[in-house]
Amino acid sequence: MVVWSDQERSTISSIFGNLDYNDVGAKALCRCLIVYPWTQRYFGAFGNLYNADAINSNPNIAAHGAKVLHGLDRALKNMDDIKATYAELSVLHSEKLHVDPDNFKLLSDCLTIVIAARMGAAFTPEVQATFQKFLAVVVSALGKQYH
Ligand code: HNI
Repeated sequence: MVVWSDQERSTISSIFGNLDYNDVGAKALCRCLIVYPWTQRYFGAFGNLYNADAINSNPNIAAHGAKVLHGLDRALKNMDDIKATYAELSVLHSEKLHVDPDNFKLLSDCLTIVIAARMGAAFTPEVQATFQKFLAVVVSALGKQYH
């Protein structure tokens, strides 16, 4: 089981407590689709992804980005059992959506970059370390069904 210190718990809560889910979710997903264009293949039904401008202004992508961030909320509220919390979501991504699990890491890296840019100097190495730990646990839980 993953052990969280009080400091780590409060760092994670404060990152999410100060987050604009719609904005950050949209920016992280757009960045992922632009930087790693092969991730676009799962979003064929989402409309125009022709270029960066199209992706950045696609309302379906923005809405989905917010949905993904709200998905992270579940991990935040169940930090001591992220694996079980994501069991169903892991099955969905592997068996129904067939998302390559490497992509979880790519999206979480994009999320880190968006949050770092927003937090500026407050995104210290310690904050980054805690946030990376949180995302690593999320990525591992989402990948569980693939193991
Ligand atoms: Ni993901 C649906 C959470 C990574 C492609 N995804 C969801 C839903 C949540 C979610 C929540 C909605 C489920 C439902 O409707 O019951 N996804 C997450 C989280 C991560 C993640 C927390 C990682 C941090 N998803 C990814 C990645 C891809 C991805 C990396 C592809 C590159 N997800 C999808 C697709 C859907 C989806 C595709 C279905 C969208 C739809 O509405 O058709």
